[in-house]
Amino acid sequence: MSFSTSAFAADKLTFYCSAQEDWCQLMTQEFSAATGIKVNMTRKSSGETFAQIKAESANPKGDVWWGGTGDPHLQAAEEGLTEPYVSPMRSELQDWALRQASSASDKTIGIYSGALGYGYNEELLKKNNLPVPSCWKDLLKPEYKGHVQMANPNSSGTAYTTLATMVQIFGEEEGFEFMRGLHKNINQYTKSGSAPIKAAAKGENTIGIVFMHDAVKQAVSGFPIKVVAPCEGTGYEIGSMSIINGARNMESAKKFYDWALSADAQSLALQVKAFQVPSNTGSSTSPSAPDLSTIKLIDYDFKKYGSSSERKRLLKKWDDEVYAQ
Ligand code: S7P
Repeated sequence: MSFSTSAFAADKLTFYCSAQEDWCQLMTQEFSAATGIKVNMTRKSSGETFAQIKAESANPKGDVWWGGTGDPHLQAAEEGLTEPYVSPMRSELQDWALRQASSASDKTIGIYSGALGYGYNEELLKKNNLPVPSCWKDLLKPEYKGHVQMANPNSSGTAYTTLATMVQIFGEEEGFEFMRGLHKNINQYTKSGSAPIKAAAKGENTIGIVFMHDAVKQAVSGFPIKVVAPCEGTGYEIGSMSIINGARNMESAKKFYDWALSADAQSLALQVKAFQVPSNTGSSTSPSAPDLSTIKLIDYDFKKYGSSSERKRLLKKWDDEVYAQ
């Protein structure tokens, strides 16, 4: 009886995905093909997935959460929404991926890394006689009014990383002053983090604040997008994966987790032009990927900005002092 129950439970997986839709689909298909496990995948942004897991915590529906920025994964760990797991694949991972795990008592782990920046549509920039931006503070220039787009930090991990980065680069007071100044130039706060650069690629927006790899994806796809690593320096993400506390298909969740940490699974990223830095040291990489060693990265304080109290506080302050404007 107990054998047949666990064999049945190992046959399916409810997968919450916070990376790009095409990457989520590919991971779903390839994991199913490799294991025969039937996968039910839902794609939502990082902050939205966090909110869903929290809302479902009395009766969890998801098994594994893969992708999205690390801060909400850390918050989920702190709030007991995710489950500790030590994968046998750990010996193949970069140190930064393991540090993410140890800072959350093994309730999450790093799967990729990527730097924040922005991209612009060079044709629209020229058409509108706008100067070429190279720093964060350039984005405050009045001539960019209506030309800048970013996501809402409540739903988007990319946008929360932007907010936390400004606070860390400029200090809290000046960082919020920056966000209020930027607000004057914003044409729309999108739900998803990569939407602003997709809009720029289509010629519907000029400048999109996104992870640099998301801008590179549009550039290598043939759109007139230039990628900027801002002169003041920038923050970065450790994209993460967590098993949901109370997962109904725990065996499948662990199988997915181990597989997703393998070099083969991480190398799939290149098929969908996902140019993050993979956490498995044996994964394939692309020369098109942003080289993080040449970018001025801040010493992003993941512990502080991934803590439940700090994330809640900053998001409320952004709602009250920036969005409410
Ligand atoms: O896959 C690209 C990517 O930028 O998307 C993730 C992002 O957090 C999901 O979108 P949101 O900003 O809407 O949450 C990043 O982790 C990842 O690098």
